[in-house]
Amino acid sequence: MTVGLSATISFINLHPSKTEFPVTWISIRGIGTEIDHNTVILGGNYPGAVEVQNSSGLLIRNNLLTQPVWNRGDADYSAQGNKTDATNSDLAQPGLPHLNPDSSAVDFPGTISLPSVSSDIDGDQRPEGDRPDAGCDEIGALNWLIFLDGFESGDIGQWVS
Ligand SMILES: [Ca+2]
Ligand SMILES: [Ca+2]
Repeated sequence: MTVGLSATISFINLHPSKTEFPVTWISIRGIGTEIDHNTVILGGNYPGAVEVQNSSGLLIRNNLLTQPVWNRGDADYSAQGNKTDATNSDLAQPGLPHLNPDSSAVDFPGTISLPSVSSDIDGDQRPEGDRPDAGCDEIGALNWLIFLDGFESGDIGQWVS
């Protein structure tokens, strides 16, 4: 995916069998482009979850990425709050954008306040908890309630009584 204007709140997750040149990643050539709160988890060793070139003033913030930002040449950018060692274990379920509640992306210590990104990929309010979560998902109060009461196990007794 090549994005000329912005890349905010998107989700890219490639199957681990995709070990060659990836079909989808974020590639930026721009001026002042904001790349915020994206989740890009690539399956192989491709070094550019987000790659930048021939750009200036890029802001790359609070993303959840398999690799650090890759400067392919002549790119001036500021990277803040990105978690750059992401794996599928950061997700509640591979292929879906939601965070594993045990992931360090939840309230990731490096994330910064971005009032312009006030909701997540679900439309949930951001931030929840101590600080913004890295990536496209913010774990909200409802997420925690679902996990804590065992809803995911199929026991819906207390929901239908
Ligand atoms: Ca949070
Ligand atoms: Ca959410």
